[in-house]
Amino acid sequence: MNAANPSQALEHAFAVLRENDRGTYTVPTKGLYPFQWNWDSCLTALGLAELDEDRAWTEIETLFAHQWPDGMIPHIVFHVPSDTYFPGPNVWGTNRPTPTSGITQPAVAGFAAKRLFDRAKDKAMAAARCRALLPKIDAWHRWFYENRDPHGEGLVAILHPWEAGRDNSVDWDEALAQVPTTGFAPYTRRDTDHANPAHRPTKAQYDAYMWLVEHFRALGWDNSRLHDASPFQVIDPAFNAILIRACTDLAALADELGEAEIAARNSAWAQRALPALDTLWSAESGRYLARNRVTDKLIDSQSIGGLLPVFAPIPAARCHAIAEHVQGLLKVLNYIVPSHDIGTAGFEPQRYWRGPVWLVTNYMIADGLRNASELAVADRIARSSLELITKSGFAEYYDPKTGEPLGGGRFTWTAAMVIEFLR
Ligand code: 9WN
Repeated sequence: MNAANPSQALEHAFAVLRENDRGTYTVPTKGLYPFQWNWDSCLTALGLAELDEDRAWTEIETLFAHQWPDGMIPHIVFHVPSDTYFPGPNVWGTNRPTPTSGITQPAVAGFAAKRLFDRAKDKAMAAARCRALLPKIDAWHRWFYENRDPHGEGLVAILHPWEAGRDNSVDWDEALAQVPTTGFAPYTRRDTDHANPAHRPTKAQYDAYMWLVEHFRALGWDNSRLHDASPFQVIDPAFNAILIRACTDLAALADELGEAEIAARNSAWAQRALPALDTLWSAESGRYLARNRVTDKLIDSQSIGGLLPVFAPIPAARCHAIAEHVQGLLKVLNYIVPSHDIGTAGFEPQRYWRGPVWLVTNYMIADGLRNASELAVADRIARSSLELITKSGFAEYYDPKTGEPLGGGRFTWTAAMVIEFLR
Protein backbone atom coordinates (compact mmCIF):
# COMPACT_ATOMS: atom_id res chain seq x y z
CA MET A 1 0.00 0.00 0.00
CA ASN A 2 1.20 3.45 -0.89
CA ALA A 3 0.11 6.72 0.71
CA ALA A 4 1.14 8.40 -2.52
CA ASN A 5 -1.89 6.47 -3.70
CA PRO A 6 -4.62 7.67 -1.32
CA SER A 7 -7.38 5.56 -2.82
CA GLN A 8 -5.45 2.38 -2.01
CA ALA A 9 -4.81 3.57 1.56
CA LEU A 10 -8.49 4.40 1.92
CA GLU A 11 -9.59 1.00 0.68
CA HIS A 12 -7.21 -0.65 3.09
CA ALA A 13 -8.57 1.46 5.96
CA PHE A 14 -12.16 0.58 5.08
CA ALA A 15 -11.21 -3.11 4.99
CA VAL A 16 -9.80 -2.87 8.55
CA LEU A 17 -13.00 -1.19 9.78
CA ARG A 18 -15.19 -3.84 8.15
CA GLU A 19 -13.06 -6.64 9.57
CA ASN A 20 -13.42 -5.31 13.14
CA ASP A 21 -17.12 -4.46 12.81
CA ARG A 22 -19.33 -6.57 15.08
CA GLY A 23 -22.61 -5.16 13.74
CA THR A 24 -23.45 -2.48 16.30
CA TYR A 25 -19.94 -1.80 17.62
CA THR A 26 -16.33 -2.31 16.54
CA VAL A 27 -13.54 -4.04 18.43
CA PRO A 28 -10.15 -2.22 18.46
CA THR A 29 -8.49 -5.32 16.98
CA LYS A 30 -9.30 -9.00 17.22
CA GLY A 31 -7.57 -11.10 19.88
CA LEU A 32 -5.83 -8.37 21.87
CA TYR A 33 -9.02 -6.29 22.44
CA PRO A 34 -12.19 -8.34 21.75
CA PHE A 35 -14.73 -5.90 23.30
CA GLN A 36 -15.96 -2.33 22.78
CA TRP A 37 -13.69 0.44 24.10
CA ASN A 38 -15.04 3.90 24.85
CA TRP A 39 -12.77 6.42 23.12
CA ASP A 40 -11.82 3.98 20.37
CA SER A 41 -15.49 3.76 19.38
CA CYS A 42 -16.14 7.49 19.40
CA LEU A 43 -13.12 8.26 17.22
CA THR A 44 -13.81 5.24 15.00
CA ALA A 45 -17.31 6.58 14.32
CA LEU A 46 -15.68 9.39 12.30
CA GLY A 47 -14.17 6.86 9.91
CA LEU A 48 -17.33 4.73 9.83
CA ALA A 49 -19.34 7.76 8.69
CA GLU A 50 -17.45 7.69 5.40
CA LEU A 51 -18.86 4.23 4.80
CA ASP A 52 -22.32 4.59 6.36
CA GLU A 53 -23.61 7.49 8.47
CA ASP A 54 -26.29 5.40 10.15
CA ARG A 55 -23.70 2.85 11.27
CA ALA A 56 -21.47 5.64 12.63
CA TRP A 57 -24.24 6.94 14.92
CA THR A 58 -24.97 3.37 16.03
CA GLU A 59 -21.35 2.98 17.19
CA ILE A 60 -21.73 5.81 19.71
CA GLU A 61 -25.31 4.86 20.63
CA THR A 62 -24.25 1.31 21.48
CA LEU A 63 -21.65 2.68 23.88
CA PHE A 64 -24.15 5.05 25.49
CA ALA A 65 -26.73 2.27 25.88
CA HIS A 66 -24.41 1.01 28.63
CA GLN A 67 -24.21 4.28 30.55
CA TRP A 68 -24.32 3.79 34.31
CA PRO A 69 -27.25 5.20 36.31
CA ASP A 70 -24.88 7.82 37.79
CA GLY A 71 -23.92 9.04 34.29
CA MET A 72 -20.54 7.35 33.81
CA ILE A 73 -19.70 5.86 30.43
CA PRO A 74 -17.49 2.84 31.16
CA HIS A 75 -14.21 2.31 29.37
CA ILE A 76 -15.04 -1.22 28.19
CA VAL A 77 -18.37 -2.87 27.35
CA PHE A 78 -18.09 -6.68 27.41
CA HIS A 79 -20.79 -7.44 24.83
CA VAL A 80 -19.87 -11.09 24.30
CA PRO A 81 -17.64 -13.42 26.32
CA SER A 82 -14.01 -13.82 25.26
CA ASP A 83 -11.03 -15.14 27.16
CA THR A 84 -8.39 -13.45 25.02
CA TYR A 85 -8.33 -10.29 27.20
CA PHE A 86 -7.49 -9.72 30.86
CA PRO A 87 -9.06 -8.38 33.06
CA GLY A 88 -12.46 -9.69 31.96
CA PRO A 89 -15.94 -9.02 33.42
CA ASN A 90 -15.60 -11.29 36.45
CA VAL A 91 -12.53 -9.42 37.66
CA TRP A 92 -14.30 -6.06 37.33
CA GLY A 93 -17.43 -7.39 39.05
CA THR A 94 -19.50 -4.28 38.32
CA ASN A 95 -22.86 -6.13 38.27
CA ARG A 96 -24.13 -4.27 35.22
CA PRO A 97 -26.84 -5.96 33.08
CA THR A 98 -24.33 -6.22 30.25
CA PRO A 99 -20.94 -6.43 31.98
CA THR A 100 -18.73 -3.34 31.78
CA SER A 101 -15.51 -2.16 33.39
CA GLY A 102 -15.87 0.21 36.35
CA ILE A 103 -13.74 3.15 35.18
CA THR A 104 -14.05 5.62 32.32
CA GLN A 105 -11.92 6.97 29.45
CA PRO A 106 -11.27 10.34 27.73
CA ALA A 107 -14.55 12.10 26.94
CA VAL A 108 -14.28 12.37 23.16
CA ALA A 109 -17.99 11.61 22.51
CA GLY A 110 -19.11 15.27 22.54
CA PHE A 111 -16.43 16.18 20.01
CA ALA A 112 -17.26 13.17 17.81
CA ALA A 113 -21.01 13.86 17.87
CA LYS A 114 -20.49 17.45 16.76
CA ARG A 115 -18.10 16.45 14.00
CA LEU A 116 -20.50 13.78 12.72
CA PHE A 117 -23.37 16.27 12.83
CA ASP A 118 -21.45 19.03 11.04
CA ARG A 119 -20.48 16.71 8.22
CA ALA A 120 -23.74 14.76 7.98
CA LYS A 121 -25.25 14.42 4.54
CA ASP A 122 -28.48 13.25 6.16
CA LYS A 123 -29.07 16.26 8.45
CA ALA A 124 -32.54 15.17 9.57
CA MET A 125 -31.22 11.81 10.74
CA ALA A 126 -28.20 13.48 12.39
CA ALA A 127 -30.43 15.92 14.28
CA ALA A 128 -32.67 13.12 15.54
CA ARG A 129 -29.73 10.97 16.62
CA CYS A 130 -28.04 13.95 18.31
CA ARG A 131 -31.18 14.98 20.19
CA ALA A 132 -31.27 11.53 21.79
CA LEU A 133 -27.54 11.53 22.55
CA LEU A 134 -27.24 15.08 23.91
CA PRO A 135 -28.73 14.46 27.40
CA LYS A 136 -26.63 11.33 27.78
CA ILE A 137 -23.36 13.05 26.90
CA ASP A 138 -24.39 15.99 29.11
CA ALA A 139 -24.99 13.56 32.01
CA TRP A 140 -21.52 12.08 31.49
CA HIS A 141 -19.91 15.55 31.60
CA ARG A 142 -21.83 16.31 34.78
CA TRP A 143 -20.63 12.99 36.23
CA PHE A 144 -17.01 14.03 35.63
CA TYR A 145 -17.29 17.36 37.39
CA GLU A 146 -19.38 15.97 40.27
CA ASN A 147 -17.32 12.86 40.97
CA ARG A 148 -13.82 13.72 39.85
CA ASP A 149 -13.63 17.35 40.95
CA PRO A 150 -15.08 17.17 44.47
CA HIS A 151 -13.68 20.57 45.49
CA GLY A 152 -14.90 22.38 42.38
CA GLU A 153 -11.49 23.50 41.12
CA GLY A 154 -12.52 23.03 37.49
CA LEU A 155 -10.15 20.10 36.82
CA VAL A 156 -11.04 16.41 37.04
CA ALA A 157 -8.77 13.60 38.24
CA ILE A 158 -8.20 10.18 36.76
CA LEU A 159 -8.15 7.39 39.35
CA HIS A 160 -6.53 4.72 37.18
CA PRO A 161 -3.93 5.01 34.38
CA TRP A 162 -6.34 3.14 32.06
CA GLU A 163 -8.73 6.08 32.35
CA ALA A 164 -6.25 8.39 30.60
CA GLY A 165 -6.08 5.99 27.66
CA ARG A 166 -2.28 6.43 27.86
CA ASP A 167 -1.84 3.52 30.18
CA ASN A 168 1.87 3.38 30.99
CA SER A 169 2.79 7.02 30.34
CA VAL A 170 5.79 8.26 32.31
CA ASP A 171 3.34 10.85 33.70
CA TRP A 172 1.89 8.28 36.11
CA ASP A 173 5.13 6.70 37.41
CA GLU A 174 5.46 8.82 40.53
CA ALA A 175 1.79 8.56 41.56
CA LEU A 176 1.63 4.86 40.71
CA ALA A 177 4.61 4.23 43.01
CA GLN A 178 2.25 5.05 45.90
CA VAL A 179 -0.15 2.24 44.93
CA PRO A 180 0.44 -1.06 46.78
CA THR A 181 1.52 -3.97 44.59
CA THR A 182 0.58 -6.82 46.89
CA GLY A 183 -2.67 -8.09 48.34
CA PHE A 184 -4.67 -8.91 45.22
CA ALA A 185 -5.60 -12.20 43.56
CA PRO A 186 -2.94 -13.88 41.40
CA TYR A 187 -3.61 -13.25 37.71
CA THR A 188 -2.43 -14.15 34.23
CA ARG A 189 -2.04 -11.42 31.66
CA ARG A 190 -3.33 -12.11 28.16
CA ASP A 191 -2.02 -9.00 26.35
CA THR A 192 1.46 -10.47 26.13
CA ASP A 193 0.03 -13.48 24.18
CA HIS A 194 -0.82 -11.09 21.36
CA ALA A 195 1.83 -8.36 21.54
CA ASN A 196 5.55 -8.33 22.29
CA PRO A 197 5.96 -7.94 26.09
CA ALA A 198 8.76 -5.41 25.43
CA HIS A 199 6.15 -3.16 23.81
CA ARG A 200 3.64 -3.42 26.69
CA PRO A 201 3.45 -2.20 30.33
CA THR A 202 5.65 -3.94 32.90
CA LYS A 203 4.54 -6.49 35.51
CA ALA A 204 4.98 -3.90 38.29
CA GLN A 205 2.63 -1.57 36.43
CA TYR A 206 0.04 -4.34 35.92
CA ASP A 207 0.26 -5.20 39.64
CA ALA A 208 -0.63 -1.61 40.52
CA TYR A 209 -3.41 -1.58 37.89
CA MET A 210 -4.89 -4.70 39.48
CA TRP A 211 -4.57 -3.37 43.02
CA LEU A 212 -6.63 -0.34 42.04
CA VAL A 213 -9.29 -2.48 40.33
CA GLU A 214 -9.66 -4.69 43.41
CA HIS A 215 -9.70 -1.66 45.73
CA PHE A 216 -12.50 0.02 43.77
CA ARG A 217 -14.41 -3.27 43.46
CA ALA A 218 -14.27 -3.65 47.27
CA LEU A 219 -15.90 -0.19 47.47
CA GLY A 220 -18.77 -1.49 45.33
CA TRP A 221 -17.81 0.78 42.40
CA ASP A 222 -19.58 3.59 44.25
CA ASN A 223 -18.34 6.68 42.43
CA SER A 224 -19.26 8.95 45.32
CA ARG A 225 -16.54 7.17 47.34
CA LEU A 226 -13.84 6.23 44.83
CA HIS A 227 -12.13 9.61 44.36
CA ASP A 228 -11.27 10.24 48.00
CA ALA A 229 -10.47 6.57 48.61
CA SER A 230 -7.99 6.33 45.74
CA PRO A 231 -4.24 6.56 46.38
CA PHE A 232 -3.94 7.48 42.69
CA GLN A 233 -5.56 10.83 41.79
CA VAL A 234 -3.88 12.57 38.87
CA ILE A 235 -4.97 15.69 37.00
CA ASP A 236 -3.96 14.96 33.44
CA PRO A 237 -3.92 18.05 31.19
CA ALA A 238 -4.82 15.95 28.13
CA PHE A 239 -7.79 14.28 29.79
CA ASN A 240 -9.08 17.66 31.01
CA ALA A 241 -8.50 19.34 27.65
CA ILE A 242 -10.46 16.62 25.86
CA LEU A 243 -13.33 17.13 28.31
CA ILE A 244 -13.17 20.91 27.79
CA ARG A 245 -13.27 20.45 24.01
CA ALA A 246 -16.20 18.03 24.39
CA CYS A 247 -18.11 20.50 26.61
CA THR A 248 -17.42 23.31 24.12
CA ASP A 249 -18.56 21.21 21.17
CA LEU A 250 -21.60 19.85 22.99
CA ALA A 251 -22.60 23.40 23.93
CA ALA A 252 -22.42 24.48 20.28
CA LEU A 253 -24.35 21.42 19.13
CA ALA A 254 -27.02 21.86 21.80
CA ASP A 255 -27.34 25.50 20.85
CA GLU A 256 -27.88 24.57 17.22
CA LEU A 257 -30.52 22.03 18.20
CA GLY A 258 -32.33 24.46 20.53
CA GLU A 259 -31.34 22.72 23.77
CA ALA A 260 -30.53 25.90 25.68
CA GLU A 261 -30.00 24.39 29.12
CA ILE A 262 -27.51 21.80 27.94
CA ALA A 263 -25.73 24.50 25.94
CA ALA A 264 -25.45 26.87 28.90
CA ARG A 265 -24.30 24.18 31.32
CA ASN A 266 -21.57 22.79 29.07
CA SER A 267 -20.36 26.22 28.11
CA ALA A 268 -20.08 27.13 31.82
CA TRP A 269 -18.07 23.98 32.57
CA ALA A 270 -15.62 24.81 29.77
CA GLN A 271 -15.31 28.45 30.83
CA ARG A 272 -14.54 27.47 34.41
CA ALA A 273 -12.06 24.77 33.37
CA LEU A 274 -9.96 26.79 30.89
CA PRO A 275 -8.27 29.11 33.44
CA ALA A 276 -7.78 26.12 35.75
CA LEU A 277 -6.06 24.22 32.92
CA ASP A 278 -3.78 27.20 32.38
CA THR A 279 -2.36 26.77 35.90
CA LEU A 280 -0.74 23.56 34.58
CA TRP A 281 1.28 25.41 31.91
CA SER A 282 5.05 25.18 32.38
CA ALA A 283 7.00 27.90 30.55
CA GLU A 284 10.18 25.92 31.14
CA SER A 285 8.84 22.74 29.50
CA GLY A 286 6.84 24.56 26.81
CA ARG A 287 3.90 22.31 27.64
CA TYR A 288 1.30 21.59 30.30
CA LEU A 289 2.24 19.29 33.20
CA ALA A 290 0.10 16.79 35.08
CA ARG A 291 -0.55 17.38 38.79
CA ASN A 292 -0.64 14.73 41.47
CA ARG A 293 -3.71 15.70 43.50
CA VAL A 294 -2.60 13.55 46.46
CA THR A 295 0.68 15.50 46.93
CA ASP A 296 -0.51 18.66 45.17
CA LYS A 297 2.72 18.68 43.11
CA LEU A 298 3.24 19.12 39.38
CA ILE A 299 4.74 16.08 37.66
CA ASP A 300 7.87 16.87 35.66
CA SER A 301 7.39 14.56 32.67
CA GLN A 302 7.92 15.58 29.04
CA SER A 303 5.02 13.66 27.54
CA ILE A 304 2.41 14.13 24.85
CA GLY A 305 -0.14 14.68 27.64
CA GLY A 306 1.27 18.20 27.89
CA LEU A 307 0.85 18.90 24.16
CA LEU A 308 -2.65 17.46 23.68
CA PRO A 309 -4.35 20.46 25.35
CA VAL A 310 -3.99 22.17 21.97
CA PHE A 311 -7.17 20.17 21.18
CA ALA A 312 -9.04 22.56 23.51
CA PRO A 313 -9.60 26.29 22.91
CA ILE A 314 -6.43 27.35 24.78
CA PRO A 315 -4.70 30.73 24.18
CA ALA A 316 -3.02 31.26 20.79
CA ALA A 317 0.40 31.80 22.39
CA ARG A 318 0.23 28.35 24.01
CA CYS A 319 -0.79 26.78 20.68
CA HIS A 320 2.15 28.46 18.99
CA ALA A 321 4.61 27.21 21.61
CA ILE A 322 3.24 23.67 21.16
CA ALA A 323 3.48 23.96 17.36
CA GLU A 324 7.12 25.03 17.62
CA HIS A 325 7.87 22.19 19.99
CA VAL A 326 6.32 19.59 17.67
CA GLN A 327 8.18 21.03 14.69
CA GLY A 328 11.43 20.87 16.68
CA LEU A 329 10.98 17.15 17.33
CA LEU A 330 11.63 16.52 13.62
CA LYS A 331 15.27 17.51 14.15
CA VAL A 332 15.76 14.41 16.29
CA LEU A 333 13.07 11.99 15.07
CA ASN A 334 11.83 10.70 11.75
CA TYR A 335 8.18 10.46 12.78
CA ILE A 336 6.02 12.69 14.95
CA VAL A 337 4.38 13.07 17.49
CA PRO A 338 6.08 10.72 19.98
CA SER A 339 4.11 9.94 23.14
CA HIS A 340 7.17 10.97 25.14
CA ASP A 341 10.05 13.27 24.18
CA ILE A 342 13.24 11.55 23.07
CA GLY A 343 16.23 12.46 25.22
CA THR A 344 14.13 13.01 28.36
CA ALA A 345 13.73 10.75 31.41
CA GLY A 346 11.56 7.70 30.81
CA PHE A 347 11.62 7.69 26.97
CA GLU A 348 11.41 4.19 25.44
CA PRO A 349 10.85 4.18 21.67
CA GLN A 350 8.91 0.90 21.58
CA ARG A 351 7.09 0.67 24.90
CA TYR A 352 3.48 1.65 24.36
CA TRP A 353 2.80 5.20 25.69
CA ARG A 354 6.42 5.91 26.69
CA GLY A 355 7.66 6.99 23.26
CA PRO A 356 5.81 5.45 20.29
CA VAL A 357 3.65 7.48 17.89
CA TRP A 358 -0.13 6.88 17.94
CA LEU A 359 -2.36 8.12 15.14
CA VAL A 360 -5.22 9.10 17.48
CA THR A 361 -3.11 11.54 19.47
CA ASN A 362 -1.64 12.79 16.17
CA TYR A 363 -5.17 13.46 14.96
CA MET A 364 -6.20 15.44 18.03
CA ILE A 365 -3.01 17.53 18.05
CA ALA A 366 -3.28 18.21 14.32
CA ASP A 367 -6.93 19.19 14.70
CA GLY A 368 -6.12 21.63 17.50
CA LEU A 369 -3.22 23.15 15.56
CA ARG A 370 -5.46 23.56 12.52
CA ASN A 371 -8.06 25.39 14.62
CA ALA A 372 -5.25 27.66 15.84
CA SER A 373 -4.16 28.31 12.20
CA GLU A 374 -0.86 26.47 12.76
CA LEU A 375 -1.42 24.81 9.39
CA ALA A 376 2.13 23.86 8.42
CA VAL A 377 2.72 21.79 11.55
CA ALA A 378 -0.76 20.25 11.35
CA ASP A 379 -0.01 19.18 7.76
CA ARG A 380 3.38 17.83 8.80
CA ILE A 381 1.74 15.62 11.45
CA ALA A 382 -0.72 14.30 8.86
CA ARG A 383 2.16 13.54 6.51
CA SER A 384 4.07 11.67 9.20
CA SER A 385 0.95 9.63 10.02
CA LEU A 386 0.45 8.61 6.39
CA GLU A 387 4.15 7.79 5.99
CA LEU A 388 3.85 5.44 8.94
CA ILE A 389 0.91 3.46 7.55
CA THR A 390 2.57 3.34 4.15
CA LYS A 391 5.72 1.89 5.61
CA SER A 392 4.26 -0.30 8.34
CA GLY A 393 0.53 -0.88 7.85
CA PHE A 394 -2.31 -0.18 10.29
CA ALA A 395 -0.52 -0.88 13.57
CA GLU A 396 -1.58 0.07 17.08
CA TYR A 397 1.50 2.34 17.45
CA TYR A 398 4.91 2.96 15.86
CA ASP A 399 8.57 3.51 16.78
CA PRO A 400 9.18 7.27 16.27
CA LYS A 401 12.75 6.67 15.10
CA THR A 402 12.37 3.71 12.74
CA GLY A 403 8.62 3.68 11.98
CA GLU A 404 8.47 0.01 12.96
CA PRO A 405 4.91 -1.27 13.66
CA LEU A 406 4.27 -2.13 17.33
CA GLY A 407 1.53 -3.67 19.48
CA GLY A 408 -1.60 -5.04 17.78
CA GLY A 409 -2.10 -5.11 14.02
CA ARG A 410 -5.00 -4.16 11.71
CA PHE A 411 -6.10 -1.62 14.24
CA THR A 412 -9.52 0.02 14.04
CA TRP A 413 -8.87 3.57 15.23
CA THR A 414 -5.61 3.74 13.27
CA ALA A 415 -7.69 3.00 10.16
CA ALA A 416 -10.32 5.58 11.15
CA MET A 417 -7.65 8.23 11.62
CA VAL A 418 -6.15 7.44 8.20
CA ILE A 419 -9.60 8.04 6.70
CA GLU A 420 -9.67 11.37 8.55
CA PHE A 421 -6.17 12.39 7.41
CA LEU A 422 -7.05 11.57 3.81
CA ARG A 423 -10.23 13.68 3.78
C1 9WN B 1 -6.78 -0.81 28.57
C2 9WN B 1 -8.10 -0.20 23.19
C3 9WN B 1 -7.33 0.42 24.34
C4 9WN B 1 -7.16 1.94 24.18
C5 9WN B 1 -6.15 2.52 25.17
C6 9WN B 1 -4.86 1.70 25.07
C7 9WN B 1 -5.14 0.23 25.36
C8 9WN B 1 -6.12 -1.13 27.22
C9 9WN B 1 -5.11 -2.23 27.45
O1 9WN B 1 -6.08 -0.26 24.41
O2 9WN B 1 -5.58 0.10 26.70
O3 9WN B 1 -7.87 0.06 28.36
O4 9WN B 1 -5.51 -3.29 27.92
O5 9WN B 1 -3.93 -2.05 27.16
O6 9WN B 1 -3.90 2.22 25.94
O7 9WN B 1 -5.92 3.87 24.87
O8 9WN B 1 -8.38 2.57 24.36
O9 9WN B 1 -7.52 0.14 21.96
